[in-house]
Parts: sequence; C-alpha cells; structure tokens
Amino acid sequence: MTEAVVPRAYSAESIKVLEGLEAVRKRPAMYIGDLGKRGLHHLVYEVVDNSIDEALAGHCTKITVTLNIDGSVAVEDNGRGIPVGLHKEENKPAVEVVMTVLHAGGKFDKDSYKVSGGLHGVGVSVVNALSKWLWVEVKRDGKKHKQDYKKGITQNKLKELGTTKKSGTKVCFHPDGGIFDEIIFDYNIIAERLRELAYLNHGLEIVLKDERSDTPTSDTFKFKGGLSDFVKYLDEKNNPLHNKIVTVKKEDTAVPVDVALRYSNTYNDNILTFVNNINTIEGGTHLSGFRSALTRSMNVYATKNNLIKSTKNEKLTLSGEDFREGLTAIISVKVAEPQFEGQTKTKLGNGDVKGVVDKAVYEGILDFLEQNPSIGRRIIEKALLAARSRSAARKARELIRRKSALGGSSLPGKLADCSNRDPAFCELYLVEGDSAGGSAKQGRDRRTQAILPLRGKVINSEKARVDKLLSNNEVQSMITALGTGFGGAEDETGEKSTGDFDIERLRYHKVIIMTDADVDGSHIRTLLLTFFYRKMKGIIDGGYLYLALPPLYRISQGKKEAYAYDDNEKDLTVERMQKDNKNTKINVQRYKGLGEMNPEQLWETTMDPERRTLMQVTVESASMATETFQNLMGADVEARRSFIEKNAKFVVNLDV
Ligand code: 0RA
Repeated sequence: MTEAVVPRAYSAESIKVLEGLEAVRKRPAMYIGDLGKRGLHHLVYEVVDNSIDEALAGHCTKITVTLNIDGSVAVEDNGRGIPVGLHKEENKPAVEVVMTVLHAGGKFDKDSYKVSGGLHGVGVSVVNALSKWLWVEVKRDGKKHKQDYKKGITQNKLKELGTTKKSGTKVCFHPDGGIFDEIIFDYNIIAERLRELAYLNHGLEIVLKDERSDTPTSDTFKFKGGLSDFVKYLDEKNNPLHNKIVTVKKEDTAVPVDVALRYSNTYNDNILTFVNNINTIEGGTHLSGFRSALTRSMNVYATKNNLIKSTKNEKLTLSGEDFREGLTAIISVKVAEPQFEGQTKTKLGNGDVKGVVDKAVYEGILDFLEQNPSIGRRIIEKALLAARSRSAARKARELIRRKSALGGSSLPGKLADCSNRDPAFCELYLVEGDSAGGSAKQGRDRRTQAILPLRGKVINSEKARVDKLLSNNEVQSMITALGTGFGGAEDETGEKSTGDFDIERLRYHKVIIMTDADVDGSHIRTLLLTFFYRKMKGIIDGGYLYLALPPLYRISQGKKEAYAYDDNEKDLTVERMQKDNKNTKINVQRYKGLGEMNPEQLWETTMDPERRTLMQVTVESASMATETFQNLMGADVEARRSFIEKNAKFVVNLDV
C-alpha cells in the first residue's frame, strides 16, 4: 500500500494532532522499533525505566515486575508515586497527563538523565497507546488512586480507593494483540535485562515474578557491588588474573563515570558500555575515551616501573590491543542529552564525553595500580605476552598472504569453487568431513555453490592465541577461500587494530555451515561460530553467515518418501502416511550424519535453494552471545550439550 504525501503548511493544530496517541497506534514501529519480540519487550522496559528514574532520583528502592496469567505485566515501585494533583494546562490529574500525552514525561523534569532518541524514553503513554488495556495505581498523599485506559483512551475519572501509609506507582498493562506479532512475554529475556539494570543501579532491588504457570517462579536481583558484581558475573567461567576488581567511580563531573574491569586468562575482550542504563552496542565516545585511557595509563605505569624489558633483537611496544586481551570491562556513564548514532542508534556521539571518561579512567587506573603493584605487574606481563603473540601473528599472516601470492592460484586445494564470479550469487558450504564434502561436491549446483570440506577438529578460537589460530590448516583454508583477510574486524571506534579484514573482498555472500546432526557436528558448528564471532564478526554483521538444516529423518512407505527436520514433523508425517495407506509398512530412518545421504538426497533436502531451509546467524546482543560462547567453551559440559537449544539465542529462522 502506498500513501500519498500531500505537502501542506504546518499549523499548531496539525502538530498537536500528529503528537496524539493515534499517531502511535498508526505507526507503532516508529516509537518502539519493531512489532516483534523486541518491540513487545520494550514495553516492559519503558515502564521499568520510569521506576528506575525514580530510583536514580533517590526515592525508590524496590521494583517488582510480575508476568500475570492473563497475559498482562505489572510493574510496581515504592517511589513517590506519580503526582495526582491537577495539571493546569491540561486540566487533568498529572498522572492522567503522564499516561495519555505523548512525551509528557519530560514535562516533569526530575533532574534525572532523560534519554532522547533511540528506543528508550518514548514515555509510558506509548505503552498505554499500544495496550488493549492498562491501569495505573498511585499511592501518594495518604491515598490510593486508580485510573483505567483502553488503547490509550481514558475510561474513567481518577478514582480514590481508600487510604494508605505507603507511596509508589503500579502500572499493569496487556499488550494489544492487534498491534504486535506476538504478545507472550519471555521470562528469560526480561530477566536478563532486569539483572543488567540491577548491576547498573547497585543496591536497587528488582524482583521478577512469573505467575503464569501452576508453579510460580521468581528471581530477585540486588547487587551491592554494582559493576564489580557485573564483571564477576560475566567473568565467572574464566580464570581471573587477579581477584580484586579495578574500579573507577567519578560522580562529581558533568558526566558521571562508573567503570569496573578485570583481566582473566582468556584471549578475547568483553567490554560492555552503557549510557543512561542503555547498552550502547555500537560503542561511541565513552568507549573511545576508555580505550585511550587504558592504553596510556598502563603504558605509563609499565614505563615508570621499568616493566617493559626490550632486548636488542626485540623492541616491544604495548598497544591497545595488548591491553584488551582477556579484559572484561563495564563502562557506565550518565549523559544529560545523549546523541545516539549508528545503524541501531546505540552509538554515543557526544564529543565531550570522550575527554571526561578518558581523564577519569586514566587517573583511576593509575591510582589503583600504584596501590596494587602485584596486580599491575601481572597485567603488564600478560600484555607483553599478547604483544609477542601479535608480532608472531603478523608474521603468520604475511606468510599466508605470500603463499597465496606465489602459488598462482591463491585458493586452497580442497576447495571446489563455483564458476560464477559475482559474490552476490555465490555460496560457500563449509562441510564437516571429507565424505560429506564428496557428496556435497557431487550434489551441488556448481555454478553458484562452492564446497570446502573441513577435516577433523576445528581449532577453538576462544582458547587459542591468534598466531596459533593462523597456523591451523583449516583456518588458513577458510581465510583464503573467503577472501576477506583476517583480524581487526571488531574495531569500529577509530582505533587501529592489527589485521586486514575487509568485508568488501568477501567472495561469497552466503557462507553456510553444514554439519552433522550429532554431538560432534554441533561441536564443530560451535567452534566455527566462535571463529566467525571472534575473528570475522563482519561476516555475521553483514548477514552472510548461515546454518544449513539437514533433515533428521527420512520416512518412506513403498515408493513414497518424505523428510522430517524435527521429531514433531516426523510424527505428523508418519501419521499422515498411516492414514493414507494402512497396508504398507512405514520405514523411519534417522540420519546420524550427512554421509548417510547420497549426493542427490543431500541436494534435495539441504542444498537446493528452492527447497532447503537456512538459518541466518545473527548476534542478538553482544553480551548474550559472548556469554553463550563462554558457557559453551568453558569446562561446563552440560552447557555444551545443550548447545542446540542455546543456539536459538543468536540464530533467527529464515526461509531462503
Ligand atoms: C513525575 C514527578 C514525580 C514523580 C514521578 C513523575 C514518578 C513517575 C513514575 C513512573 C513510574 N514510577 C514513578 N514514580 C514517580 C515527582 C513528584 C514529587 O515531587 O513528589
């Protein structure tokens, strides 16, 4: 449907009409981002944000979120309660104005850090507009007050419901099924966010209750240690290099800065940044300030204490990358008028923030190291190891480049390439094992489908240093086949990092991981996902990485045959066949590996673009994915076993 756009002069009236809640119902996605799972959960966050503001102002200590059996959610706090007195301009109780007028929240300036732009801070009236029904209950001035709404429209006058000694606000709403694709809340998604908020606002108690089943559950999030506890939580599965967490807290500046960090014996970094409690996935000026301060303070400390011992043959300089190896850090800032930029509007743009964070972190780290010299020494030693490995990696990378430049054809011998040269049409199948690789080579459409069989175990990118990774044969084959080069993909904040990854040179716009449906297969799949996530994240970000979905069963009855991709589909197929033909025996074959399929079957079920299902790999949230990877890669066997379920967190179903 196309809409006619008629240019006309804006009058005060027309602006007011546009600003009404009808506008929200007309273009809901404009206010909450999307109408899927994400948008639905944003409703809850929006209401919780208001209570958090009240906590930030120092008036609220506890927030309770309840998922009710009727599909509604209630958010209750013990703050001052939304004012109920008459709002002069609107001639309505203030609480009604807050609930029904777009952006009215801002009219009650409470000196807290209001958010502009992005998805947050649109105001609770947006939630009201997108709810089948909503009610608010305010305890204030010794009385209990209540008002009801439907689709944002007030249903009754603000009622008084008796007296109370307490104060606080409770908002209960049922999302409008006519607006959202789905209206069932996911406990774990909400729990993750509330846990994060409890870390970011130390001491605040946040309770989540699920009343939707016969056995109600609940979680209480309350962390005295704030960001330090957050770092411990994220770092749980790793071996810490030092127990004590490095903290920097500066609250007297225009931009309050709160930072916690710790090193562990891993090779990657995990830096989370927040602005006004919002996860800034794309980083920004606060991250730049942090990085620059980290590199400078550590180098100053190392030099001052004579910890960098270069030999005659080896002149070592410690770079930012070296100081980020094994680092888990949280950076939380409060910015009065944040400017959010970037693709997902989660990149902080305010230029002045960089200097403030830089100064606070530089001074804070130096203070800490001077008071904890043994930790300082250990951190510098680790960075020195990282620097040596980085220099070895550079040599290994140059070797790969030189080898391919000299070898005439630069592509690995095992690769069966496709004939088409336009990446947009080309697909690369990464196939587990030589035998399945053979079937795939025979079954494929050789014009557009290339096959790279991977032999044996894929190296674990979470556990190996870059130089070791680059000397691995399978990794070398993948890098040359993909054509992108390697490393440095995660740096988008301006700081240079070693590596020459360039997504523009990607030779295939679909990179498809095809592994067996058994435990080994899922392990190899995890290792490949880890590799891409850690070392070629641009391929995931670009939407180029997919998982093939081979069938689990082949069901045959006489000459009839069908494939099933899960148990449920198998049962349905068997049932249907039984109904159609009671006399012939049904044979169910469970595929354990791709090798059990002949080339034709592999083509029909898994590779034919007309019939196959691919799952696109996405990074839902960096924090969640990293955590999943850490769980999988750590010693936790149980977590690894449940890989396929966990996988659902960063994989989205997609029909291609
Ligand atoms: C405006 C002014 C005041 C409090 C609030 C709004 C408020 C809003 C929400 C939303 C959820 N919980 C809330 N708690 C408070 C301050 C009023 C005063 O000065 O007492």
